[in-house]
Order: sequence, then C-alpha cells, then structure tokens
Amino acid sequence: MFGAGAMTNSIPEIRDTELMFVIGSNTTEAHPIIAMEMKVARQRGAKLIVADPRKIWLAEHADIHLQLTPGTDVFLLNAMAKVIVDEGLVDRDFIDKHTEGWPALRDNLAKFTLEEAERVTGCKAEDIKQAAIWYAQYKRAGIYYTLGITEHTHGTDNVYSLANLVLMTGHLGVRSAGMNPLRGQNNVQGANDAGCSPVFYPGYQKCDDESVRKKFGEAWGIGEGPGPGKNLNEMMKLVEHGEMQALYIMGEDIVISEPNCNVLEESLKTIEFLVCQDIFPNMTTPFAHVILPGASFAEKDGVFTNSDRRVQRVRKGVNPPGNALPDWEILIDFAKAVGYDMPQYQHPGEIYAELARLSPNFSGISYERLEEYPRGLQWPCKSADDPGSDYLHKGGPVIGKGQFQSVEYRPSAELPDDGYPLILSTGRVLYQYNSATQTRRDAGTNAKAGENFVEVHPDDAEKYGIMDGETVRIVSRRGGIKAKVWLSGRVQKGCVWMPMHFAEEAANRLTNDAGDIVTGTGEYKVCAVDLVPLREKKKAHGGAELQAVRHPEH
Ligand SMILES: Nc1nc2c(c(=O)[nH]1)N[C@H]1C(S)=C(S)[C@@H](COP(=O)(O)OP(=O)(O)OC[C@H]3O[C@@H](n4cnc5c(=O)[nH]c(N)nc54)[C@H](O)[C@@H]3O)O[C@H]1N2
Ligand SMILES: Nc1nc2c(c(=O)[nH]1)N[C@H]1C(S)=C(S)[C@@H](COP(=O)(O)OP(=O)(O)OC[C@H]3O[C@@H](n4cnc5c(=O)[nH]c(N)nc54)[C@H](O)[C@@H]3O)O[C@H]1N2
Ligand SMILES: [Mo]
Repeated sequence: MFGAGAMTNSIPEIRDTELMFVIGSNTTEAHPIIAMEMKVARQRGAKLIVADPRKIWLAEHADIHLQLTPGTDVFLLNAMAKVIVDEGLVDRDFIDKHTEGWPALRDNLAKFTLEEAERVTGCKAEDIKQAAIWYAQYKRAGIYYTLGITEHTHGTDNVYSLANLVLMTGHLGVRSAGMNPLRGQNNVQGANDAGCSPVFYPGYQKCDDESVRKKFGEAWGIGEGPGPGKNLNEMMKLVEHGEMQALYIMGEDIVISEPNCNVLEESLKTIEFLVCQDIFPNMTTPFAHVILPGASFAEKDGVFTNSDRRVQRVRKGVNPPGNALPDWEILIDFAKAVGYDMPQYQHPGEIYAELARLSPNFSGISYERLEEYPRGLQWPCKSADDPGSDYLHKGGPVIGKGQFQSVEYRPSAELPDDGYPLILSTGRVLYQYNSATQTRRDAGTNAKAGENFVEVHPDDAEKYGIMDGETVRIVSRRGGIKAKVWLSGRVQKGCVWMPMHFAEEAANRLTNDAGDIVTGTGEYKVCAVDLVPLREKKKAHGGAELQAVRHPEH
C-alpha cells in the first residue's frame, strides 16, 4: 500500500515518539531491545495503547488496553477509522496529495459502528473511541505490530486496516511515527531483501515482471529467470498430497513450526528426497535423506539486516566444528554438483557486491563502506555517498500514491463450539526461541522455562474442575497434547494460550493450517480446543499413570 515491505521508521526513533499503538505484539518478550526503547518513550511521557487479547506486560502499563477477542482486529481497526472520520480528525491534505481510493474506504467504514465493534471485539466502545482520537491527534504516532496481526486467515486484511489508519491520519514520512512490523528472526529482513521469496528477486523486484526476469537471467547467465514460485503454505499442501518429490530445507524445523504438524509428519515419511541444511539435528532431520551441516552465526562472515533495514557486518568468531560450512559455501558446491557454474565467490562481500549491483535500493552499500559505519547502513541507500535512510516515505509514499484498501470483517476459520469451546492461541516466551532447537540446548534458558504449559483463566479452570499445576490434555480437531496448567489472569475467559517451543508436546499438533488468502500464513493464533483433566490413578503393580477423568470421547 506504501510501496516498501519493512518498518517505515527506525528503532532509535521510538524513544522520541508521542504515542505508541502496539497491536498483536508481545514486545517485551519477543523484541526486548525494541521494548526497552518503548519503555524510554513511556518514561518520557508517550501515550501507550495496546490491543492484545492477553494482559501482557505492556498492556499492564498502557493508558488503554483493548483486550479484544482473538481474531477481531479488522472490526476494531475499522471502527477506529470510522471514529477518526466522524470526529473530523482525518488529514485531508495528506489524503488529497498522497493517496488514492479514499471515497471508497470512507463509504465502507459506515458499517463499523462503535456499538457493533463493542459486541464483536468485546472492547468497551469508549476505549475504542478514545484510542482512535488519541492516535489521530498525536503527530508522532507509531504503530508496532507482529504476529497477533499476521498469523490469521485474515492477516492481510488486518495489515490493510492498519495501513488505512496510517494513510488517513498522515502518520507516514514522519519521524517516530509510521507503521512498523517488527521482524522475528535474525536476518529474516535480509533474507527477503536478498530474494528468499517466491515472488521477488533480490531488492523486491517482482518475479512476474518480464524485464526483471530478463535482467537477472542475464546477470546469472541462464537466459530468462523463472517466474513466481510457491509459498511455504502451498508447498506444505503439495507435500501432504504427495505432489512434492523433493524438499531442500535450510534453517527451518518444519515438523515443529508448521501448523497441523501431525499430517505433515506423516507425509514427510513418504517424500522421495529430503535435504536438511542446519546447524543442529532437529525434529525434521530424522526424515532427511541428506543432512548438510551449516556453520552458525558465530562461525562465519557476512551481514545481517535487522528489522529497521539496517545492514550490519558480522565477523567470524570461532571456526565451525567438523565438516560444517557457511551456508553460502554449501550452496555454491550444491550448484556446481547439479551442473550450474556459479561464480567462485571467495568471500560473502563479493556476493553482496552482486546484490548491490542488481538492486537499486542497496546499490550504495558495500562491505568496504560498512567498515566506516559500525552501526550499519539502512536501505534505501542508493549511492556511495548516500548515508542511508532512517525513516521512509519522506515527502510522500515511495509508491507515488498510497493505496487505501477497503476490507470486510471475516471471523477466524475455526470458532469455538460445544465440542471445542475454548479459543487456543499460541506464541512465545522470553527464554525460548521458536522451535527451541538452539535454546533448549542451554541449561540457563531451560532453568527459566523448561517445560510446556497452558495459561487458563481461573473461571474456566473452575468449570473444568482443574487446579494450578495440574497436567491436562488439550485437544483440537487435529490432535491432542499434554501441558501443565498455569492459572492466569493474563488470558481472558474462554481463551487459553500456550507457547510453541516444546517439541515433545508441540502446540502445532493442535493448530489449524487454514492459511491467509494472500500470504498463506497459517492461523496459529486462533483454533478451537477442549481441555481434558488428567488425574493420577494408582496402578495395581506400583507406579502411577495419568488418566483422563472427563470427556472420555476425547
Ligand atoms: N524470546 C523470543 N523472542 C522471539 C522469538 C522467540 O521464539 N522467543 N521468536 C521471534 C519471531 S520468529 C517472531 S515472528 C517474533 C514474534 O513476536 P510476537 O508476535 O510479539 O510473539 P507472539 O508470542 O507470537 O505473540 C504475539 C502477540 O499477539 C497476541 N495476539 C494473539 N492473537 C491476537 C489477535 O487476534 N489480535 C491481536 N491484536 N493480538 C493477538 C498475543 O497475545 C501475543 O501477545 O518474535 C521473535 N522473538
Ligand atoms: N504454533 C505456532 N507455530 C509457529 C508460530 C507461532 O506463533 N505459533 N510462529 C511461526 C513463526 S513466526 C516462525 S518464524 C516459525 C519459526 O520456525 P523455524 O524457522 O522452524 O524455527 P527456528 O527455531 O527459528 O529455526 C529453525 C532452524 O534453523 C537452524 N539454524 C540456526 N542458525 C542457522 C544457520 O546459520 N544456518 C542454518 N542452515 N540453519 C540455522 C536452527 O538450528 C533450527 O533448527 O515458527 C512458526 N510457527
Ligand atoms: Mo517469525
């Protein structure tokens, strides 16, 4: 909608903001460094609005906590947009000069009344109204969002709705404002920048553009480059249907991290050829025909690009163990082995030089220049004397005109019912990292967060007759796992929450693999579950076993 896929603003700008709207981001646990900047901003008097179904740390410290029902963000955000129109707080000048599609959006907002919003989201109408007014009134007002927004079947609609708010209030191209998706994995921004995407060549140049395909095909000596490929969700569906013969997985533990992983695990048993390139054995490597040992971040040279488009040098600290190699060296050997004569790069700096040569946004960045910029260079950086860009869209969206997008509210794919009366949402804790392939090897993090748990609201616990610390079985239409109950006021009534990190009782045995219609991202944040209390029952010959005491049908 603006023409660039990254944080519009920079992390150091956060401390100078006047208002933070944090939605679907447990920033203190998942992005603690960014959260420190938010805490500084708060100490300096910035307003804080948090929209999250759980009472996360930031919510406890917010001026307004919009504790919405999971999956109802589209309604919340469009109701906020309507308030901004009704209160006469839109930035007419910005809309006229820098956007397209305003009349259609404005008309579409009519149905998102505060009364309906209160009913659908469970948030108080007056809170929604106040949040909207503050967001529009403050000039340096920034939106920060992550998976609570994107990991839904309507994730793209959520993002559209947020971007509409930014455009209608003109909070774009302004220091300490903008729209800021916080990237999850180290260098996930850099991977996308470099073209690790089914729809983009390096530098976000589109695969469906013939001139782009020609340009890269020529540079790589392969005639015309290929068009768009399949996204992760589409590939997993092909694997399930036995239509994928081979998979080459680099740095991903799909058996833990993909939704509805029971089905995936079964189909991996039958895939003809599976390569895993990883720094550790993980839950997926047992299915592999070939394992290629990669070198870790500390064992190789290169650059990482963080969430605010900042390209920084990293330098090898220790040698890789055994026959492990940096990923780029493995890829060159692989290319050679399958008959492609890839240039014999001697150093990742040479690969970066090629990226910069072919991608205008990075053309001013080189390893030599990065020596002079210990804090990195932020793209767009278009020439050797360009100091890089702290915030984007100065003087108007880079796309030319910002594109408003009208959306309709669609509930989540699977809603609670009599059989599965609770909403399960999944996510992260501070002390474990994603599939936990890395962090569970460490005694310190395991001492802090070493076992699976499920947060349950005390009222629901009473209904089920379960107590704090008791082990329960959690069941969905796709599978069942065990976890220890944490009675917690963090979750709202009717909702339970658990982390995704624990392979032995993996949350993704429960989650729904329905995907967003545009991106394919799985609905990790909403599925329907039931709890089955387990009680210890003495066995006849000593020992004890856990047994279900209710709902024997599960
Ligand atoms: N310690 C640690 N840090 C990490 C990671 C890790 O595993 N551990 N992983 C990294 C990765 S890859 C990523 S992508 C990021 C993710 O960072 P986050 O997205 O902050 O992490 P999550 O725990 O998935 O939680 C998202 C938040 O969304 C809320 N939420 C759930 N459903 C909804 C909804 O329907 N609407 C709204 N508005 N909110 C909702 C949840 O309650 C939660 O507070 O973290 C990164 N940082
Ligand atoms: N239920 C549920 N599931 C989720 C989510 C959720 O919120 N809920 N979030 C989703 C999200 S946002 C993400 S990003 C995924 C993350 O899921 P994954 O990407 O599968 O998990 P990670 O633990 O980040 O890393 C995967 C592997 O990378 C390896 N690795 C680390 N460094 C290197 C390296 O330098 N080279 C190579 N070759 N390998 C390396 C690690 O050893 C590990 O095995 O999970 C998704 N799954
Ligand atoms: Mo992520």
